[in-house]
Amino acid sequence: ACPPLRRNLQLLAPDEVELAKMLLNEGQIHLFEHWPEPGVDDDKKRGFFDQVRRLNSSYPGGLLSYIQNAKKLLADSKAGKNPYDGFTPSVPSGEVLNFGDDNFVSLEAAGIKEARNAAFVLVAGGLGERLGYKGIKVALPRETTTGKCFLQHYIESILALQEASCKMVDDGCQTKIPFVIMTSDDTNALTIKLLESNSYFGMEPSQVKLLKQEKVACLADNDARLALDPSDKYKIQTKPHGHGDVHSLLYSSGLLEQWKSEGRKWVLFFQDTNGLLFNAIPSALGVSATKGYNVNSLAVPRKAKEAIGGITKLTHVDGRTMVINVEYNQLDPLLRATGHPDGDANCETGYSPYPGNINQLILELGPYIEELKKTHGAISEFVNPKYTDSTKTAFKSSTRLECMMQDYPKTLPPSAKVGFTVMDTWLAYAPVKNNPEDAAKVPKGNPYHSATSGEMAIYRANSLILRKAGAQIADPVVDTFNGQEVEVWPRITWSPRWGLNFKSVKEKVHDNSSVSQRSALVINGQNVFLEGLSLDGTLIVNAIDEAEVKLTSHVQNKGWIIQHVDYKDTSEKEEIRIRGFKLEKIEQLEVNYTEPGKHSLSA
Ligand code: UGB
Repeated sequence: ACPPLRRNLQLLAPDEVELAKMLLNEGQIHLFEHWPEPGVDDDKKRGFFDQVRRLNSSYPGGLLSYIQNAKKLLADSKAGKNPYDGFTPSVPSGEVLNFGDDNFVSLEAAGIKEARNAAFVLVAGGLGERLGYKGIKVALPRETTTGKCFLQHYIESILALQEASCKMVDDGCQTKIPFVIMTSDDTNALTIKLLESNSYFGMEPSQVKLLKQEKVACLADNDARLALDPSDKYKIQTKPHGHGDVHSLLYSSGLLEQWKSEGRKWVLFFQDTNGLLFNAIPSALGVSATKGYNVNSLAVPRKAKEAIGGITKLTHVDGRTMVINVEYNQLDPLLRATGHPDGDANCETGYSPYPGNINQLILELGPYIEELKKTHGAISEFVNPKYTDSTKTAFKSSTRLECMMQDYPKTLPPSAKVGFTVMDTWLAYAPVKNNPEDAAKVPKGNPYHSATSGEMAIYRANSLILRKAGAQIADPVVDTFNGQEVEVWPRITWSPRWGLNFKSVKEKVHDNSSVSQRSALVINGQNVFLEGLSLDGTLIVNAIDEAEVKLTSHVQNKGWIIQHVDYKDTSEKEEIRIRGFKLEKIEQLEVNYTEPGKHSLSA
């Protein structure tokens, strides 16, 4: 059927011949029509089939399934078929937590106790195209006062949980909480380099496992013809398949069974750049444990049109119901189609009535394994072609099938306990996703989700936590960086071992302590107490565990000044440009307590 391919058949192994036949049967003749006579580009032709083999083995059901699924989804998309046909949305009810109240504190305690039975999974295969940053996002500083990157913060937080959790039980617990990172070809090498060049940020290397997701073939048209790479005609163009791959990768890795045999109970999934996330983990895990949720999604109040999915109760005409994330681009059409002419709109609270999914999922391991035994981790897919016009006959650029990790509950039986936990945004959610130009265009009142807002949110959260613990923290000032108006609170940061949960912060903070707006305070050390500290400038405290340090005095110095940086200023590093400011370190007091015993920093 394809003479150029027939002439080259001797180059192929028998299984490759089978793959070639399958491709021809599925309408993929264009992949070979330009093949020259044998002897010309033979290595490239062999390389082409190496890639076809990889694409075939990394997709559940192989390339044949991929092409057939694509044909069906593309036809549905062309026909304008609504994936939510027959479903009516309504606002679900879930756990709403109030930071710092008795319920919150006891849930945090329950969650920390459970943490030793958990495993953490970070999905970090995305390149962050919206952010326009060239490196991997987990290497970005979470805040620039300490300069610690997201990955370091995540690892230190898991280690702090591990330590605190083991201390809460009296059985000599030595558990090492497993930490899996899903990478992709875009992020894998840089993630390994970041870990290795920083000694895994203090985690034992054996605790960390990287699982690399493979990309999937791009689709050139409605017939699901695979797209050739414009710069190499012996290569199929590929794009990421989405964070939903994490489930099939975990399943095929064998890790889930291993964790089960170790007595683990929970798997916590999280995303690459939410610097506040670990403020929410202890209490959310506490909710899962006390409510017995098989699936618990973390949510925050959502502004209409915000680029986070809405958690929605869907009721089918046949009576089925499920509580599931409806992605941000689908919520508006779904609402309009079901009798809500305003679509995705704020209600009288000033927020969308649908809680915002922050894609932090806590799954109960036992039921998760049982489900994956059935599905092998395959997640329902979708396709999102950008058509050239309303005839929907051609695409602006190639597309591909995608899947999302939060769609996992879609295949669960109605008996599954699926819940969600809503927390304050200031406490739990501050992703870094948008580049400065796009962030500046975000409608007023909606969050920027930029490097600027992501860093300022850390200071705000820490300031508010210290306030709640009794300290007097000055009000913020409002300033504009890269066209984004933000609140600038005192630059307060601490290591996760100092402030893992609200109770441990409260125990270390006395109400006679104060921090002025222009100050920066960095706390590294478990036993550092704010007892009468009055800070107006920059103070950095480093203390070993055996040192008990009381900060009791007035500390004043010129401190660190925030300087504006324009994102177009190429003389600055990219990670600085995208946040729109840098710290000019004029004067500071740095104190190091390296001897055991009681110490105090007094006037
Ligand atoms: N990711 C991968 O690991 N592999 C991939 O192929 C793609 C992504 P984005 P998105 O909480 O803010 C999600 O691009 O997909 C990783 C939810 O769907 O940052 O637009 C990537 O590295 C949405 O409901 O987000 O939106 C990153 O860690 C809402 O919850 C993560 O997946 C939103 O996040 C998310 O990728 C949010």
